[in-house]
Amino acid sequence: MSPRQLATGILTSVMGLLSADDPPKPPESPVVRLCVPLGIQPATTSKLTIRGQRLEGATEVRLTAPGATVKVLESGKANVPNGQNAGRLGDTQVVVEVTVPDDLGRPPLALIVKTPAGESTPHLLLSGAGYIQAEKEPNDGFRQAQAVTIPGTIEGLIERNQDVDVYKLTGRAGQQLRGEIRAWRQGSALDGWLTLYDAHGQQIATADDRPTDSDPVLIATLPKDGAYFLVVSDALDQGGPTHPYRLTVNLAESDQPR
Ligand SMILES: [Ca+2]
Ligand SMILES: [Ca+2]
Repeated sequence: MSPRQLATGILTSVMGLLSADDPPKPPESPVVRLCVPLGIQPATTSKLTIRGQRLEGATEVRLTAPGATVKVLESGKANVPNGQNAGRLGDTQVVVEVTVPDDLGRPPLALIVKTPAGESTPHLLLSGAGYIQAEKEPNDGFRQAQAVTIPGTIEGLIERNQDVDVYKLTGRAGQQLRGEIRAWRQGSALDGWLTLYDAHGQQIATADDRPTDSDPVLIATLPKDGAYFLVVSDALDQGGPTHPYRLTVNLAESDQPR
């Protein structure tokens, strides 16, 4: 053994000792950031796209609703649209088919993703009592407005840049309308913006951010009887599969519009 070979041998041994003292890091657990749509409804079978970090290779997804079944359909890398925050929206995804019974059980309703590296912490889903109306495109203008019943909850998506979703409702003078978006709080990329117009397209009220986040709450007293349009859009005019929202609309009076 030459001195050089001896030195190399010693170095290799030392490196071996060092690595023995420095055990490899355990693989990191998956993280869930966003579920599209933001929630599920009782007695349905639906497809959910769950985004986050390290979700590829998901072996199991569990839902805390008793009796729910979850089938993993696929998992892999997720597209991160231009300029969006991969840390916040996730760069991997798992798509599942969820079947839930009539009774979702007691809230909170959460899902957990399992990979060979571990389990995610529970990610809260929206449930909400009562009938949830699905958004129906095209609803991009007053003429294509989608009629909603009040009180109502609508599960929607600002599906592309410059998309707007227009909802039509009927109210009476003096009633107080309250519209609220849940999006940012649930991990959505939507910076929600709500605007209320009367039947002639005259703007009545608008709302962008709450003090705590980007989700708007619009409160307005209706000036007259008739039709109104409540418009959901993104404050930055962006949209895509990472822009889901839930809109709830209420009229504060016991005598609801007919
Ligand atoms: Ca639309
Ligand atoms: Ca906003």
